Amino acid sequence: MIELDKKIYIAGHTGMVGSAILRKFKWLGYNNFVTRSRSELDLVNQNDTDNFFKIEKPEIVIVAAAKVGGILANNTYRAEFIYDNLMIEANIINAAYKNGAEKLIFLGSSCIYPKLAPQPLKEEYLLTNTLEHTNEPYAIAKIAGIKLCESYFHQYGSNFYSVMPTNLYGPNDNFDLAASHVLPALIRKFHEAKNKTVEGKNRVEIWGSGKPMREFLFVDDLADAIFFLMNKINAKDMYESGITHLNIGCGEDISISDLADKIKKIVGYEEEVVYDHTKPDGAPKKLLDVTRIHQLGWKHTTNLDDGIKKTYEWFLEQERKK
Ligand code: GFB
Repeated sequence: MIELDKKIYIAGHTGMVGSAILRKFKWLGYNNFVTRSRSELDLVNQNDTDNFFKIEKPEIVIVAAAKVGGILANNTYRAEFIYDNLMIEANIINAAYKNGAEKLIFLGSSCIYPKLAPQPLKEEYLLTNTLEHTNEPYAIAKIAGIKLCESYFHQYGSNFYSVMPTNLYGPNDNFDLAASHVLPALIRKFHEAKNKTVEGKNRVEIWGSGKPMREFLFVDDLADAIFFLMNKINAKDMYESGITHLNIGCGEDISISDLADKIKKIVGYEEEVVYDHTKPDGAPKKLLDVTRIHQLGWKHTTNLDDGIKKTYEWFLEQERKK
């Protein structure tokens, strides 16, 4: 096991993913973290990132920092999604290499796969066809991150590799309706409609047709997978087995309309639901093939109902604090 006193830098530790990883690693007894909030370090800035690495020289780097958002944010802020993400990952990966990081794990997303690739999505389907339009800039940036890690391994021998989680949710998620992903958005919409906190609203609008299929993984399960892989896999194992990254998912998907029914029940909303067909559906389906990570010995433990309940509890706690 990686020693408990290794100096670990979790880029993006205040976000949903980074905070879950930090929580998990602290619980496991890791005690030597280096963290910087966004106001302390702008990872888009190459000089600042270089200086930070020069001073801190982290031994293990986990790249969970990214500009992220749901379908609408991705589709609207296309330039920011490609620019910020390219800069963040290039700055971190290059600085980690220059300062001798022992291991780096880069986190991407399931939207890196072609829009109409066969399902479930195997790791080797990367770059076999065209991408989904709504999140193409983000996906291109994430593919570049995979290729940075692979290239630094091949040219410099860096122990850098990538993992591709499916759609994630959980505590610390973004519940801002204009920027969020579907699951937190629906928790908030059903909650507000139930409590009529939005004036005049007594029906819930669901974007698109409700037909797209999505796979959801509770973020604490992702953190568990990162710990598992960090100890089990080196870049050499990954690239020598002919892949550039590993999928992390639960292996099951659900339609947006069934997800809405589930959340509706958990939140306790009983009135009308309407579908807004002017909003995009995005990819029709993106279910990850998780055979590889299962064969390595990791499987998720949180089912969707329990994960939604935990996330709703977290949301209610934040509401109470307001
Ligand atoms: O989660 P989501 O925003 O992103 O949307 P993607 C998933 C599906 O839920 C789409 C529908 O078909 C949406 O139209 N949906 C229904 C809603 N109601 C809502 C709502 O109130 N809010 C939102 N946000 N969606 C993102 C990518 O794709 O997923 C990123 O844009 C990234 O690049 C991320 O890969 C994980 O799953 O379509």
